[in-house]
Amino acid sequence: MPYERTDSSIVLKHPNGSSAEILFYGATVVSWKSASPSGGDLKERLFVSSKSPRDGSKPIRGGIPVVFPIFGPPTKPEHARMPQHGFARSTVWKWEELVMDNESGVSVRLILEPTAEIEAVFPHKFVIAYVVTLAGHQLSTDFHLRNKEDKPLAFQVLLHTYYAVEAAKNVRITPLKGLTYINKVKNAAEEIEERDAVDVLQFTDSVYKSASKEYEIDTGVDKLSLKSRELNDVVVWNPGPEAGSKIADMEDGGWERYVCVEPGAASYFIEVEGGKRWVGGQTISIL
Ligand code: TA6
Repeated sequence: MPYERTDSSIVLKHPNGSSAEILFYGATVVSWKSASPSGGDLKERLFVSSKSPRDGSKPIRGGIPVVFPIFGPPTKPEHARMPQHGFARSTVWKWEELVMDNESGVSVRLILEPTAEIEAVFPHKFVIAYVVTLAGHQLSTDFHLRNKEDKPLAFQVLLHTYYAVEAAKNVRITPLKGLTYINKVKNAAEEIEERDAVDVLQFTDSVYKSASKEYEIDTGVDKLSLKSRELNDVVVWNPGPEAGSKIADMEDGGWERYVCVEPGAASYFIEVEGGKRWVGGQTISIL
């Protein structure tokens, strides 16, 4: 059986022993266990803070939170009543039976349609299918939105992935050199990345614009490839000790054990014509 259902989640299982757990709450992937293709033991690839509440009181502090329909705090009047990063990560999604189960992997689809709470802050008609696919040494998360109105729908979306690492100080992310980025640690100043490899030795909160959609994350122990689809930006975030210790649901020293690398539409809004669809996502592979 390629999956198990618990009261709060779906656990996908691969014949090679890999697994992924997706909560109905926020459609948040909270675990991805996989060995590397060269062998070795199964290893948890995502970080989730042990202080993250699981009672639905707050978005999960870790895993892959789904950021939609805004990134960051509201910037438009029509979004003023929405929480930071929107409502998708703190809404319970419905799930459908497996959509794929073959030698290439196993997928599950979760569905989000407007609830009364959502309509109160975002009065639009849409349906989202979020498809999580577990393959041999690979995890994909794809976001399919259909605009059910006859007028355009504007939104942001970002996959806020917390990679578990042995030591954040050893992480290097490439290729970001030459890109313009919004440096949120320096009052959102726009800067040009001059480093061949980006580290998070300092408090880092950078929104790289018009990025390559193909990245390598070297954790110092493993190398992972991240490929994104239709998501032009990528955010690199690690709060470090000063800011990290102020995050209420961050476990002690948690910032030393993760780096966030987040493909998304963070510096711009996507606009989907009435009745049309938009699909974007990411594929993470262990190299
Ligand atoms: O993606 C980076 C970021 O926007 C940071 O500015 C920081 O706020 C982080 O998201 C976490 O946001 P959260 O609302 O989950 O505390």
